[in-house]
Amino acid sequence: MVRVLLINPPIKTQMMGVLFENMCEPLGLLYMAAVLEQHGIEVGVIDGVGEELKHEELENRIAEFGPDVVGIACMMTETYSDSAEVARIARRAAPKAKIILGGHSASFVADKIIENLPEVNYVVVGEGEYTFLELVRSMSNKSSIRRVKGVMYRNNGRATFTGVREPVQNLDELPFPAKHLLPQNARYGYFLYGGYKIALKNLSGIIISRGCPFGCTFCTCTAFSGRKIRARSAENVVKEMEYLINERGVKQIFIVDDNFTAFPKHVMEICRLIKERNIDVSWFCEGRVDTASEEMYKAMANAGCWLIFLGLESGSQQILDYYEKKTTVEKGWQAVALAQKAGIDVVGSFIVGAPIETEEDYQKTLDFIKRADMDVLNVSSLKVLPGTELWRRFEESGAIKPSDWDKYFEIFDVFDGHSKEKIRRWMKTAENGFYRRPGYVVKEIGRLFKRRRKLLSYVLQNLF
Ligand code: B12
Ligand code: SF4
Repeated sequence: MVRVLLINPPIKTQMMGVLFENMCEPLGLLYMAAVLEQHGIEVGVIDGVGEELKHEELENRIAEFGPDVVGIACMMTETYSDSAEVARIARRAAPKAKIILGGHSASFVADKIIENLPEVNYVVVGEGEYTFLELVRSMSNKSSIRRVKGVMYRNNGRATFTGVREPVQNLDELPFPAKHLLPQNARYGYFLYGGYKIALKNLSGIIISRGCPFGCTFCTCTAFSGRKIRARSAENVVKEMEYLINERGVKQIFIVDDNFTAFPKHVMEICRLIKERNIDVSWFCEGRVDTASEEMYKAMANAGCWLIFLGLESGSQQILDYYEKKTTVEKGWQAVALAQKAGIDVVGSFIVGAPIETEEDYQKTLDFIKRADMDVLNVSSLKVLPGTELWRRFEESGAIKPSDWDKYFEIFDVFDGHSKEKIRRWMKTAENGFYRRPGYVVKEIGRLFKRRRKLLSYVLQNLF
């Protein structure tokens, strides 16, 4: 019988402008674990982030488990080196195990990983549930892995791909993520709110849909999950919420979808079912601005939504067009105002450093930030990641070399027009202007008291 161990690597990499740390469970790994369990395969999960593991402890845990197969998440290019380090640790702790990497970051550089990281046997490209299952089965019954679609492997020292696997079409057919496999001490719900690190107790993540049709130039989601949005049925979503609340004591849900608000009718159907079944839950989500409406936001607030992360990106239309956001500054304004009106707090997320961005464009972003009534601000610098259109353009221009496959770049690393100092100044000025504006703290405390006593009590219990 094959023993499989799935690992979310501890993150040692220092990152700038990160809003979250151990925010929620590693859903991708837990979906794969659930599918393995469903098929009678023995599986364990280690979450190096949620369990805040040190490398030495991780090595001992792997050795203790004695896996035949180790699956390692490699989700973010920014943390690629953390995944590579865990592959080396796993090789020491379980010398005979097959080591498999998968996730967003690994999928875009699968051939390079096979060529450069001898510890890794296979890389799963794209969604992992069925590819990983078939791979484990083929190892178990010693059949050829060449028939398993979606795998990069080593063939006479060369990276060879078994061919593209279509993403899972009917998400309702998947079991719920196997959260029961996480140890009791795994902790989630940490993020920065108004500059303070807070933790929301009993938080759990869920994903309702996959795929994104928009293809923004800095993002890998469309290339990874496809243009078509595949959504779970409202019934299936609400069933998972009931399971989390009744069986696992969950009180806060983070809907991690890229595009939860893409289909307002679907969102409203989920909200209707939450109300109809008297599900007592607070939740928050991410959303694009272009589908914002009073009706949808009110339905969301009524069903327990208290916070939305809006990808506003810039106050300049020129810059939105450069990112191919396919939306307008005006729609951003409206979305912030409509969410606030409905009683939903807003985290506005901005990116500075588009190559065409001038001081004038930046000023428009500052104006937006000063005038829009947001609760939390997150300003990041533009990063160039493998798998994005921006990466392709910089590679074409020669600024990025093939040997850079394991890196990501801050815009100033690959583009002379912006200095590091300027980008840092742009980020800092925007954040200082926002958080230090007169009345901000008083207004936010007033809002917390008025709208969210329940949330405030969580926050006070968990502040540290
Ligand atoms: C939730 C989320 C987070 C959570 C992390 C939760 C967690 N514990 O995993 C939080 C909020 C903390 C987070 C933070 C960041 N994130 Co994030 N995040 C996401 C998000 C929105 C959803 C991930 C998810 O759960 N998907 C649902 C599951 C079912 O899919 P999945 O994770 O992709 O897993 C499937 C496959 O990838 C694969 N797979 C995954 N792991 C493995 C492992 C093996 C062995 C195998 C075989 C297969 C496999 O199979 C799974 C099942 O199909 C994605 C976008 C997205 N749509 O995926 C961005 C995303 C992964 N994040 C991204 C980034 C950049 C970040 C940050 C670095 C941003 C920042 N600078 O602040 C930070 C990192 C902070 C930190 N300290 O780590 C990028 C990564 C891009 C890249 N190529 O590098 C993404 C793709 C978003 C984007 N728009 O570009 N993030
Ligand atoms: S930034 Fe959002 S809308 Fe744009 S491609 Fe990524 S997930 Fe889609």
